[in-house]
Amino acid sequence: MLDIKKIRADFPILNRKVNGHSLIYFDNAATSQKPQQVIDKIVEYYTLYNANIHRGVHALSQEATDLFEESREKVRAFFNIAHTKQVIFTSGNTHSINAVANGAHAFVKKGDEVILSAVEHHSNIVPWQMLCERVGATIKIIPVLDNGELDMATYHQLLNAKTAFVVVNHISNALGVTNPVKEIIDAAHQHGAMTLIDGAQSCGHMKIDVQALNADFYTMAGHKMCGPTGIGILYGKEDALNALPPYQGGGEMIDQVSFEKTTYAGLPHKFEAGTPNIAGGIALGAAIDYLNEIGMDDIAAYENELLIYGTEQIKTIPGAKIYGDVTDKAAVISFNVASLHPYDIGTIVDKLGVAVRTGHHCAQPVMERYQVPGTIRASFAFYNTKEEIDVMVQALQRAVNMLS
Ligand code: C6P
Repeated sequence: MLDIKKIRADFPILNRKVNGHSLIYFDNAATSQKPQQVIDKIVEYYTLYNANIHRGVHALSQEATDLFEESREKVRAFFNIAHTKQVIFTSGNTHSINAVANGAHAFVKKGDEVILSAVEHHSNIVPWQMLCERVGATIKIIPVLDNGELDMATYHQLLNAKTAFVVVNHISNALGVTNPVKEIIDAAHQHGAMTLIDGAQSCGHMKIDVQALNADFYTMAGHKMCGPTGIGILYGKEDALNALPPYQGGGEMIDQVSFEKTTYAGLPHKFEAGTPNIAGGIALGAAIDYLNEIGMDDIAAYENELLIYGTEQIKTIPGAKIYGDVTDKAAVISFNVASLHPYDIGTIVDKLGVAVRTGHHCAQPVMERYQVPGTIRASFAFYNTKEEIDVMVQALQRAVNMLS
């Protein structure tokens, strides 16, 4: 059982008013809010030990380096990663995917096939299109069924000797549906293919054990798990990371540089060219401490309660249609009401203090699949309440009445 009142007191932004109403923040799939503990950590870094890391012998640099590396260890433990050298700090989930796709010519050759799902975010489509164009490979798509689940029968038929990489998200940001990633990974491996799982929507909402999942690469976004923006994680199996060439060159990713030849540093530094987001990395450690203190199992159970309640309540609105109305999903509800435009509804509920996302959610192929211009998306986090859902539903009903 979560002490929601106590948890909400940690998030200063939840006290603010928007358009004269108490803020109801239901855009957690876009970015989570930050507890005071994370905000304080950023201020502490710049106030007390701002220095570049891995470079200086002076005290500040060593303090900052120690804290940054402590965060790497926290990430390792949080996702049950075997070794800290498999934790690559990036600028975000998009960067993590691009870091793999840009070097994936090591795994994908001319004539090969890369399988993506129909519910991918643009950041897990475009880098693979660029790769396939570069090497002369072809993209194949796992279709999505009417209920938002992937068409697994077709997936198994798509796999063949030419399949070099399989790339899917753990949870769809546009529908909230949890994909059967373990089955997808195991089947890909049986065909000798590499796998990347986009964990942007799963990190911070469920316990993730990368070793149990057995994906070759897994990507996460710090800002979706109560950490700051500008920091992400790329996990990889050690062999996979060793085989992947770095796509950014620069300081700190090298072993020796001469004009004749450069050799690269070992993991994780090979993929961390330049000065990283030091404050972001350290604050992500504080976010992980915070989530651990509450407990990921309790967070997942409570968010599922919000999902069930929110789904029931949204269905009371005449004409409401939910996309991805299945049980195995995150607390993300994507819906429309009759033929009303999602943007119009989103604008009106914003005037009533309710923040939802409207539009294609950077997943245009999903919208095309369901033949809609976009959806309204309400996405909950563990600091939200059923009372807030009630207020949202009243606001939605008001918007529908005004527009009908
Ligand atoms: N989805 C959303 O509102 P970045 O922007 O790099 O942190 O993450 C990109 C990304 C990749 N994959 C999935 C499944 C995602 O949901 C996102 C980000 C946000 O749905 C912002 S577009």
